[in-house]
Amino acid sequence: MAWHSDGEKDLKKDGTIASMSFGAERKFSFKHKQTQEKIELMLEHGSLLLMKDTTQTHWLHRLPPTKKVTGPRVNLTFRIIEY
Ligand SMILES: O=C(O)CCC(=O)C(=O)O
Repeated sequence: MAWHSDGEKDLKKDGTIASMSFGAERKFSFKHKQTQEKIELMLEHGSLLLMKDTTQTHWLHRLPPTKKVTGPRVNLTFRIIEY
């Protein structure tokens, strides 16, 4: 998955995004849009990642490509939609 931020126009601005992972563990990376600082963490089975406040304004994120996928993985992401 390529670097991106979640900025669809229907999303609540600065709304918390909750991301749950099940199955194979995967690395997850953030990159700051201005400084290019990178932060990496592991999304383990059963993990909950919360992206809050201005995270989407200032940071890109991605699952780095890997050939070491150890099995199936399901990600459930919850976003706040505004009409
Ligand atoms: O599969 C994941 O953990 C990341 C999904 C993601 O980057 C997204 O939904 O914007």
